[in-house]
Amino acid sequence: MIGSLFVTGPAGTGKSTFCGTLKEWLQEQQMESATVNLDPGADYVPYEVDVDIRDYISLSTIMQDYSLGPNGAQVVAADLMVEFVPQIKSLLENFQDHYIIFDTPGQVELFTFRQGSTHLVDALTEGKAMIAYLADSVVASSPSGFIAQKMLFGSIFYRFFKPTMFIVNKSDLITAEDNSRIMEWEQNPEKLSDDLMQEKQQIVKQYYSGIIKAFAESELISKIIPVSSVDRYGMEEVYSQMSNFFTGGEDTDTMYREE
Ligand SMILES: Nc1nc2c(ncn2[C@@H]2O[C@H](COP(=O)(O)OP(=O)(O)OP(=O)(O)O)[C@@H](O)[C@H]2O)c(=O)[nH]1
Ligand SMILES: [Mg+2]
Repeated sequence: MIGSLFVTGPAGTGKSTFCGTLKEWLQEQQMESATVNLDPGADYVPYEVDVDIRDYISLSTIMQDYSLGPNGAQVVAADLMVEFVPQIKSLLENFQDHYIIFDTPGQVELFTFRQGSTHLVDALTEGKAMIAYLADSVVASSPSGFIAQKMLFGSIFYRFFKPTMFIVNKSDLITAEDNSRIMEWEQNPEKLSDDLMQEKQQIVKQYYSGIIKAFAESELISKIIPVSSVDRYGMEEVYSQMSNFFTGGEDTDTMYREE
């Protein structure tokens, strides 16, 4: 593999559609990629799946075997995934000169906050991994919605400590002005703070100003990548980030860890 991209984000933000669109876009540029579905609960996946966790894990079987409802079964399924790393790795050996795109479960916490998730990423990728965090453009177009999504982005970044793209998907659903404002908020905390005061009353200011300051002080400032997985907008920028990282000689471990 050239490198692996794990696509995560809140339910319904377009993760699976994004995986399919990126795969098609790469194909058109004569680049090879393979898709891995890591969502055992997916009824329908909108792309051709090359490696599928559903071949190993069945939610309905887990529900029966463990007497669980659908949410409990999802948690067990997320924990069980680690057991199938050898099988998945062996299938991925067929995709040597490929980018590997991992689609993750709809409930972001199943991929991000289970005990085995960091091990899963490391074991499947040998250090060449990036994360694509997908936020919803409609939610991100209000200052408070933007801050909430940014906190989740930060939480995912600190959990994996891998290069993490902040992608605002469904940008076709908001105006060009809203798209520009979102990009400006990321770079300019004062503008974000001013716009927030227009949205929220002064009384809540203290709750937000500390958070905005923390984003700046922790240097958790990234470049927002607006994308439309339906209009195929933004794929070039996503690829450019992947290519810089995967073929630019940097390794995730040497990038963020000292040992
Ligand atoms: N307008 C618009 N709709 C989109 C875009 N990307 C995805 N969608 C739609 O959003 C809905 C959810 O898309 P999915 O790709 O299933 O989202 P997901 O994040 O994989 O969903 P879960 O895995 O169930 O959490 C579908 O109706 C998609 O067609 C986009 O860029 N623009
Ligand atoms: Mg999905």
